[in-house]
Amino acid sequence: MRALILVDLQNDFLMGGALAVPNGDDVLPIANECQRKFNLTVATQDFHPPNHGSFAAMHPGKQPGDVIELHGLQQVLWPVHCVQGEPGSDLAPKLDTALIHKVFVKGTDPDIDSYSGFFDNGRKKTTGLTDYLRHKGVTEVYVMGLATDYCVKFTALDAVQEGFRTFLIEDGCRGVNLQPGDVQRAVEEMKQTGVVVISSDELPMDAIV
Ligand code: VGL
Ligand code: ZN
Repeated sequence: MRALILVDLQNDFLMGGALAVPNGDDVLPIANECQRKFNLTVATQDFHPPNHGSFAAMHPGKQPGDVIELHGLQQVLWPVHCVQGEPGSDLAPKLDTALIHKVFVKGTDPDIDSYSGFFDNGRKKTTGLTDYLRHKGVTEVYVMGLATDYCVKFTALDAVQEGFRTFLIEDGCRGVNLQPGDVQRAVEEMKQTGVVVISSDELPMDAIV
């Protein structure tokens, strides 16, 4: 059984959003197309309380892009984004949500960030995604979304570690590139960990809609 994992296709990561990923909107039609080739699609949703520790605004004198230590973990600081209950945290209106079986929220604890759709950054708490996928008999996951160098990367790396055969749909991702080359290095790291990098037009057509 295969599953598609759509990572953080939310307003704040799209054009005009608080943490807009360059060309992020380009992946929405790809996400809609890919979903038709899977019998199981799940989505992740970055879903922060207004006082989340990853927000630069919570740390006087700090700017987005600065790196601090947050409760013992290195933390890149971001603009306020994906605040619970605000439109920026909503899934993109252009995303077909009718075929999404379940949405897994992350980043809800103000004290710790959660890039991965599986665990928080300290790997202390799970989102329930592994159990959900195993229960559905999933052995292979295909990951795409935003942003390549953060939430997509950590979701794919955790998927490998959780024992799923893991594919990255590369054209279905866009990255932040806080430092030039971050996206390329992220893809390299995923490959080296065992993620198979494919393009959406290579997706097997065996799923049924
Ligand atoms: C993300 C930075 C902060 C992401 C989420 O979805 O990649 N990046 N929060
Ligand atoms: Zn976030």
